[in-house]
Parts: sequence; structure tokens; C-alpha cells
Amino acid sequence: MTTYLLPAEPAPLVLEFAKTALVIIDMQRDFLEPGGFGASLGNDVSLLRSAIAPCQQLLAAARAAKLLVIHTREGHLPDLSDAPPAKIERGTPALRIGSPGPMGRILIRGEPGHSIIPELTPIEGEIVIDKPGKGAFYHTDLGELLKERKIENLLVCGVTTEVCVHTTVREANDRGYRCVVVSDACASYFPEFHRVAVSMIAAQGGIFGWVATTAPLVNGIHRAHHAA
Ligand code: C5J
Repeated sequence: MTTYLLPAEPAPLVLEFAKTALVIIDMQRDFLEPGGFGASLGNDVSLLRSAIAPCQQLLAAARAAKLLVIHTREGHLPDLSDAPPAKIERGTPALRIGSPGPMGRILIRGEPGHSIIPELTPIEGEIVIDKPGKGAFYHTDLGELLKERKIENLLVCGVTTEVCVHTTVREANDRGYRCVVVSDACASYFPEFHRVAVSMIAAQGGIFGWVATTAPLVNGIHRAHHAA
């Protein structure tokens, strides 16, 4: 495995793939399918589907090149002991975190809605991080795991752009990781929020990281893999 100069905003980035992980944020039924957490908050969940095909392409390239793959899932323990009251209290009372829904209890670990959508189901060897918060580092062992594997760069995709993707990228940026947000492989219930959230990453010389698109990244992963 070698390096690749990735076309990105605000500037191209040299990626050493041996030190790079693909992080797929919260591509769960609870966010992407009707009847889950996203829908319970009044969102049109169909707006997130544009991220599925790009995430699949990134996942296929990462698997072929044997990049470290990390999936995250937002959700809580059945007794809600890891969910702050301030998080539970929001939204329509009958549709809150832990309430019963068509895909089981909303945003609860182990329920059908908590699982990753079938299009992106993790395979053996891929890491799944269960997180109680919006950021993937908060109350998880992601930091230790990345350190152990000497990872320096994160390719970040998933949903939603301005919430869990952004929070995770901000956490990672403060921990010293080079974060590449793959814009077309992320999505939001609010297209305007997506656009602005992506702009915020690359603004000010890349204040939180870099922004790239799926096609050149997939191309780079393949080329680097075949050159190795
Ligand atoms: C939200 C997420 N939007 N995965 N979670 O509550 O972005």
C-alpha cells in the first residue's frame, strides 16, 4: 500500500493508506428507514438515501484494499442508563428514545432499528463502535483503537452531515487526525445544512479537515492498492 495525492478542498492531501481508516457514521435503519428515530423527529428519511451508493463504493474499495473499516451506531442501552434525561426529553412524548416503534424501541441497542442498513452490513473483521452520543469518540474506545493501529487519517462518510459526522470530525480534529469528509457520501435531512456543514469543514484553510468526493477517493484507493 502506498500513497495518493487526493484532490480535495481546501487543498490536495497526501494520503498514506496504511495509516488511513474509513469511518462510516450511523448508516442505521433508525436514521434511514421510516418508523425510526429520524422519522420520529419529523424528518423525511428519504433525503438520506443519496449517501448509500457512495458509501457502498467507498466500502467496497476499502475492503478490496484492506483498509481499516469502522462502522458507528448511535444508540442506548435498554435501561437508558447511558442516555442523559436532556436527550430523552426532546420530541413528541410517544416517539421518544426508548419508545416502541415499528422497528422496535427507538434508538435502543439490539433493536431492529439500531442495526446498520442491509446495503452496508459490516463483515467479519470490521469494527463496529456503539456510541451513546453524537461524536464517535465520546464514551467509546475508538481513540485507543486508532492509536493501537497507528491510524493518522480518517475518511469520514455517513449521516447526518451536520450532526454525527460533524461532531465526530470535530472530536477527531482536536485529537490530531487528518479528516477527509466525503461530501457525496454524507447526507442530511436538511440539504441546506449539508451544504453549509461541508463548507465549514474546508473553510479557513481547512479548519476541521478536508472535503473530497467519492470518485477520486475510490480511484486513489484502487491505484494505491494495485501499485503496492
Ligand atoms: C442525529 C446522527 N442526527 N447520526 N444523529 O441525531 O446524526
